[in-house]
Amino acid sequence: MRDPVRTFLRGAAPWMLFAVLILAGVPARAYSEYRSFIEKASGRNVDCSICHANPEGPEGVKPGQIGSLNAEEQARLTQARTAFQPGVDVHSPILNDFGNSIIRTVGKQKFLAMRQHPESLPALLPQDSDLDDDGIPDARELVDGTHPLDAGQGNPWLLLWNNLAKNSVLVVSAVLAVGFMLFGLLNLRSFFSGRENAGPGK
Ligand SMILES: [Ca+2]
Repeated sequence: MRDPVRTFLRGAAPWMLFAVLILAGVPARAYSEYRSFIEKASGRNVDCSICHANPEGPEGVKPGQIGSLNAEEQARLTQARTAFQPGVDVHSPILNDFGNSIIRTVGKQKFLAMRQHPESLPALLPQDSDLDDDGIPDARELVDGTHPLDAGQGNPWLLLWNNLAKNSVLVVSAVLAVGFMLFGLLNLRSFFSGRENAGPGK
């Protein structure tokens, strides 16, 4: 007869090891598959700041890196690491707002599982989320290799169009002002031209 305790431990061992590794911080690194995908899709070089708090990634002792965290930040990191399912309100100190929004949306488990297919990520993000409010959705910026938290970065044509749309009242006002100014100048020119043609004493 099998020992039920031994059978249980044998089945649970891989999961226990997985949990220990996560809590111990072993997977605390940037996932290069996603960075490679962004660079391949966009043709641009990007650093870790697309998703992480520090442009050099989570490992190290600089601000936003593992070695610099205080007790409260460590607690938030642990919570984020165990947010396996979507919908957990994570605030990992080693991720920026966009990185945290990814984990909230897809969950840590799916994020790790998708590493072999990083191209699947943009379609899973909320298509109307635009964290930097530049008119270009985060998912589009991910594919374009522009920063989802920097309103100064984005496809230049989309930025131009969105800025024109956002400032349409100002643009129309400027066009009308220039039109009225030209109309006034033309009238002024006609007035003086008419006086010259009339000549003195006429
Ligand atoms: Ca944006």
